[in-house]
Amino acid sequence: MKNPDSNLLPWMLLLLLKLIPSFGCGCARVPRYRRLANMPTAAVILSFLLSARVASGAGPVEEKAYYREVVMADGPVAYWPLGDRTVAVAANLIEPGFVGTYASNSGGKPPLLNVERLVSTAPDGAATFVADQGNVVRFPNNASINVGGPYKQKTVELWFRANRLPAFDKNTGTSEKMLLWEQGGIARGLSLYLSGTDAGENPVSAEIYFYAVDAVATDGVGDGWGGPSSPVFAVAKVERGKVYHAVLVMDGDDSDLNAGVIRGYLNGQPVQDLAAGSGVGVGLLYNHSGAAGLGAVHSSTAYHDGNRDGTFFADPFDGTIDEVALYNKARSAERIKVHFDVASASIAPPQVALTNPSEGASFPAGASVAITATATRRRLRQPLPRWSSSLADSKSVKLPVVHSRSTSPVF
Ligand SMILES: [Ca+2]
Ligand SMILES: [Ca+2]
Repeated sequence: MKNPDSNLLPWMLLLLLKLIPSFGCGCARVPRYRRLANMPTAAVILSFLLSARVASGAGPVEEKAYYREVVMADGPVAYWPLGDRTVAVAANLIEPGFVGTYASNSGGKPPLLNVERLVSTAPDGAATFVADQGNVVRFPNNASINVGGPYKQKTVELWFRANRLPAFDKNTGTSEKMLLWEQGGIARGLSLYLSGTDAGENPVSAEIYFYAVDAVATDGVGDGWGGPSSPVFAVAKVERGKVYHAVLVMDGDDSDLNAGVIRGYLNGQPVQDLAAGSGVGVGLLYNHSGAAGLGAVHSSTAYHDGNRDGTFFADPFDGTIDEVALYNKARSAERIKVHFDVASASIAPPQVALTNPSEGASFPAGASVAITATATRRRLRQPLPRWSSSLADSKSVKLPVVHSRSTSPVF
């Protein structure tokens, strides 16, 4: 990860840009600097070079790594930021060899990459999936997520904004689906998907399901739960065009199925009342081959009201997905809230102060002047648990500047 402190340099350069005119006009932030012979020429050259440095270097200060920091701190087993710029693979920050493959149904264009991010404090873009093109990211079976079990706890976290929503078909009495994430097949796995509730061509609302199942009763202790006759899920309402932070938490119990639960979170808040019962009854999740898919079914998956078997582009999502992270722990409500809050936290720019030369100092033309500035990272404007204190640090950097009548400044 990029050291955020390295991002302070552009701010110092910008500070210097503001100070340089002072050499010539004797005003602004260092009012007692005096006009000196040939200094305006040097100042112009210096300003030009500083401008060039800022424009061609890091650019504006990139203080947008906070979301990624909090996700990484919670120990994901896979993290696909979807900031990829080519459709070769979806890069994984945790296990570099476990990548996704961007794909589309026959003849369709691939997902749109590097689109505007859904998480303002994440450092890269997102991917837009077009349902008519059968866009999907496919993942192979992997011990970290689905064939290294049994798993007692799981968390699936992602961001999405739907451009279209699935409908409810009044003729058949069935709910269309749009899939966000699935791993496993029809008997065992996790699924996070949209389900139609409104009839018509372009519904404005639908439901999101947080679903898990291990319906095979021959695996061992803690198996045989969920399934079509007694599905276990959390559910909430979502609207077209809105950005959501969706988190599925499976918190199983291998000794008492009634103590194990599925939890769903939208935008940092739990979506269901567990007392209502629909999320209760989770044991262990045994190995669930059948691969994983983001944005459409990969091979097969299970829903609360049925399943998709042997399909590869079924139930495609239509919209943008960003920052997909998987954990083999049940992340807490507190941490999920932190993830949501930090995603849109307002971050103040670093505070930069010139410490040398002192105010009022003057130099003859041709002199070498060592400039020292101290930059302090400011805290998030809205302090967050665990992270507010670690964001305050400072660093001193010397910026030697040499200028004279006949030579260009040297940095
Ligand atoms: Ca991203
Ligand atoms: Ca699957």
